[in-house]
Amino acid sequence: FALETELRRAIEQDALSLAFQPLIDLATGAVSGFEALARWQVDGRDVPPNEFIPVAEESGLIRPLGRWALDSALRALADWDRQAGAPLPISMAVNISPIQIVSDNVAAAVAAALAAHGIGGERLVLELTESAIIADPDRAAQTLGSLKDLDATIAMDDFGTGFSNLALLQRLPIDILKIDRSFVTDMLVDRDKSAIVRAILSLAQALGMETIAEGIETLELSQLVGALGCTRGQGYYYARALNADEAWAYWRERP
Ligand code: G
Ligand code: G
Ligand code: NA
Ligand code: MN
Repeated sequence: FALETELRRAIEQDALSLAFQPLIDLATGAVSGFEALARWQVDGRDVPPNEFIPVAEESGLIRPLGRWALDSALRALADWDRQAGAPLPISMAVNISPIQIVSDNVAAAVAAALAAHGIGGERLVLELTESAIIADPDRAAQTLGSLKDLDATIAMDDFGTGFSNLALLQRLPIDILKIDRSFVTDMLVDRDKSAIVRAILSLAQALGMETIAEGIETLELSQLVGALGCTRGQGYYYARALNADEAWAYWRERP
């Protein structure tokens, strides 16, 4: 419970921060957007999201944390727009927990954050995992419909690691499949993983969805997934998750 108490205080005191990892358009090499990733330092030490996100989900703190992440990510985008003197042609991706899909009015929170920062919904990507949909498909369909009404883009995160329910995939308004990095990173040396990535890419193409390959760590890999028809890439080959100033500088050097 100590972590929960500290996390509650960190959210109240705005002591969390966001890091931004660029997403690259594989056809042009341009930055197509950033994924906002929550960061938390306690006594100078980074507590990884894989530790504090589950605590937030079990304690109910994921609702205020999720609203904080949406608000902070869109604030950063609005700041960059102001520095550029015009809206940047990029999107901001924010992670949404399954808990927010089934037990929070996430569409209302999204609408409020978009309005607060004057950002159009078409520049927001919401990343959710398959577990959100498996937990309550009807509720998920309703929530995703409300988010589409706000013009937001829906991305399925870590695709391939969950149940990959193809019927639900087809029924729900999902725009992008993010191929989990556990398949991508080793695909040059592992034929099975390579086959899985190719299968996901052809599935996405057949269903008219965009694709993002996670875990691109080398030039060779970025060229391979691009040649296979993947539309965007993300990974350490391009950049790790950057602080807001670094992300802005990255964009200016590589618009
Ligand atoms: O980059 P990394 O270690 O930061 O992220 C680890 C995991 O934590 C990823 O699965 C990522 O989706 C998740 N995560 C990071 N930030 C958030 C957030 O703001 N909300 C939710 N729900 N998950 C997040
Ligand atoms: O679950 P999600 O895909 O959102 O998790 C993102 C996590 O993956 C973050 O912890 C991020 O730091 C990490 N990550 C991003 N790019 C790479 C990469 O190229 N290689 C590896 N090993 N991890 C990455
Ligand atoms: Na994510
Ligand atoms: Mn992911």
